[in-house]
Amino acid sequence: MSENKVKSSENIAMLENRLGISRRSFLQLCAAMAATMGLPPGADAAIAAAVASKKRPSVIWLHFQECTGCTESLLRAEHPTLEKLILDVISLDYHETLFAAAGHQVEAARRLAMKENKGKYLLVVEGAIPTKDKGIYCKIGGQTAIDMLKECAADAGAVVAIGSCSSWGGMPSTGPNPTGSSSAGEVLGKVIPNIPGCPPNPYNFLSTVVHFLTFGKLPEVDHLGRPKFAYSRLIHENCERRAHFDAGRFAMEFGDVGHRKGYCLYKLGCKGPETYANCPAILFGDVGNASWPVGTGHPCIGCTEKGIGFTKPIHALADLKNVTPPLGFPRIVEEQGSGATIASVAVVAGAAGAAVGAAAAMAHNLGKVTVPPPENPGKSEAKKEPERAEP
Ligand code: FSX
Ligand code: SF4
Ligand code: F3S
Repeated sequence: MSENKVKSSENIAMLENRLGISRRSFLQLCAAMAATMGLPPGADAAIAAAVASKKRPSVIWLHFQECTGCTESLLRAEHPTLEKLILDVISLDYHETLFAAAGHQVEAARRLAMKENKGKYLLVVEGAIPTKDKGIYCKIGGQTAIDMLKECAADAGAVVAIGSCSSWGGMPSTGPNPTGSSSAGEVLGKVIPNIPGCPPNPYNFLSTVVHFLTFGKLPEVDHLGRPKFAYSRLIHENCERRAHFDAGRFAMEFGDVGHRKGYCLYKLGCKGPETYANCPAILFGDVGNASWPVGTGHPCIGCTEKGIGFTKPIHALADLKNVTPPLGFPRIVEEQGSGATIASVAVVAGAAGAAVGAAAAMAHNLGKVTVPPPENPGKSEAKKEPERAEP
């Protein structure tokens, strides 16, 4: 075993004691983070070595206009190691919610941490920044949010916006936006890494920080500053209800037969088809299967997506972004599970802007999805659902 591997192994043993978690759980978590970020084989070992080495980057965490849900979701994660790991991986030198100190004392701690870690600290911004009337609607320690953000960003090694509020304005920026809420990137005048979501998934934040710690840089981002590993796919692409969408089986009302059977929530306003995030893939809260909005029976409201979440009405239909064949679907009045007429599918596919070939592909798919309901084998689902209404 090389010297480095021995050192890393010793560090992991120390980390086991520090966090009270098994070596196996820790290595599993590192492997999960590597997989979440789509890193190549071997990256999990590099992550484990970096996290266990205890080179903790100083983190200054700012709070502006928000509900503190980002911090809450991070620290209330069910996974026993997550909170401990975050607080172990970073040196949290300023955080208004978690600090016991207050007033001048805590502002002095922030300035000291910034001075001692000049050019190296990670600045995390939670919450939107009110820009109207010279920013007077949010002041901390006598400073406006605008001034505080600019001061802290000036000497930071990297700046990350956590949550939709700091990423694109989020809930506080909803019309008529009386305080002129803006994103951290807008105030700083540049694209910065954003981890949107209201709240964002704690694993996406942890993975981003661990990437910074392991490789000395933040992960690759898209044109909106979102890490590609987490925001490059539409929710609709990985949704467990997608087969129902493709087959034209929709819940029409909360609590109806379709809703109870787990059918697609598109007709209830699900914004999965126009929202980029990895929610269906990594879930929330570590409480098992289906622990994400759509999994629990609520349509996605598009909380990660500017112009969708808190902007588009909850029950408005999502725009279908893909024009690939599965996006053609039969009218809801067709008999479910017994196939759709080519014409009916073609009409809807045409309206959705899908290719003409969608009709044939959809009809083909429908032939594969007829499953007799277990409680009443032998009967078609269509006969059991007279309450389905014309859309
Ligand atoms: Fe709240 Fe964070 Fe939403 Fe905003 O999350 S969960 S309002 S994104 O800044 O605290
Ligand atoms: Fe899932 Fe929503 Fe797409 Fe339906 S519309 S498949 S519920 S993401
Ligand atoms: Fe938000 Fe939709 Fe995911 S509401 S948490 S982007 S499923």
